[in-house]
Amino acid sequence: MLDMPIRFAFETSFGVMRRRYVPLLTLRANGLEGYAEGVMDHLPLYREETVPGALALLEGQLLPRLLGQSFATPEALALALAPYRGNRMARAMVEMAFWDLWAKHLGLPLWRVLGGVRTGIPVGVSLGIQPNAQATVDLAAGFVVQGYRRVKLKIKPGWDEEPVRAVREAFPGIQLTVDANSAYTLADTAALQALDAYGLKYIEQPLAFDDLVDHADLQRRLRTPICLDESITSVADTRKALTLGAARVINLKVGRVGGHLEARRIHDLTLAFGVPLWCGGMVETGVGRAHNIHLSTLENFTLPGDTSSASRYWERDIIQEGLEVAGGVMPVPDGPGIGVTLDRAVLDRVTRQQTTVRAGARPRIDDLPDQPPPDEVY
Ligand code: OSB
Ligand code: MG
Repeated sequence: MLDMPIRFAFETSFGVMRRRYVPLLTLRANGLEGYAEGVMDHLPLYREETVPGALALLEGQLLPRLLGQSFATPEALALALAPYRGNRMARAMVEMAFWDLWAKHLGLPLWRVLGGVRTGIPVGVSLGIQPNAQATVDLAAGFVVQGYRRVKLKIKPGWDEEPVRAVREAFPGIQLTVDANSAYTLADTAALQALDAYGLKYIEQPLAFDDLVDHADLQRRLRTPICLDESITSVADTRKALTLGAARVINLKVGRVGGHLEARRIHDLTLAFGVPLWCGGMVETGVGRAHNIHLSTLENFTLPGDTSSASRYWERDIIQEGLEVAGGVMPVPDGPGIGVTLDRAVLDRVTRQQTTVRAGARPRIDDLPDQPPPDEVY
């Protein structure tokens, strides 16, 4: 687990983030290493999963049960993870590290193995809640000048129309969005309807983190499209959200939905529905950021994502390559796998706790009975 201080205080409706405790997983096989990071927070403030919970599940059950076996494809590994319910952020760590290994084994960049279609990702930026409207405009100005393709403002009840009006007046032509991180209820419908006047591309996750039905109700009362983030944990959720009319845009975070296979199913479903997709972020280090970039090369990622430059978040990232946006476009690393290499000196400085699980380790949690995986049907 890494302790990564963020270069700024990132305020959202659910709290102020000053550092991230990042669980980083290295899987070793055939002389290769695959990497992934967990996107859960230390406390269950965004969704339910936590870093301590994920570490206990990984070390006590998932890794001891999987290590030493051979999996011919990511699909084969996914079958072994399928019996476990929920815990998608923890499962995603194993699945994503395996994809990195698999692509390295094939000698191909991850984006090619996933089936991507572009080598640069148009991106936007997510701005935390600022002390006042002028500070919000000033902060946005710096990113607009750099060419970022969209500005997203974090909002909460009582701090919504004022920053939106100020930024819209300062930059009439930009693609502008807001993200409430579940801070509103249907009782706040009027405050959300007031945002219809500002030409927002979408309103992200206004209502409860686990809700679809109220979002569908709200969407019928809004002109601005609703984009779901927290509520989408699977392709099944996505199908229900789209058929209910709970969202017209989806924010896809691979680390939230259990990994690249589930992310690609969501991608394919939204493409079929004609619903645009973009790639969200969870303030990742270079490892998670690289995974997000590779996923964003798929066809239906047609809106700018949140994958802004790594140097915005970190004084020193844990990878040797810079993942930096130029002219609003994030280049896609093109080495094998996720195409980035760890910076061991930085890693040594930020590592707070390290555990090695070897093939043959006994699960700390009793073994599951043998059972077939559930059908993958949506
Ligand atoms: O809701 O998209 C979100 C950061 C942490 C937790 C949740 C969210 C965010 C962001 C920033 O909006 C994304 C990023 O810059 O990585
Ligand atoms: Mg969000």
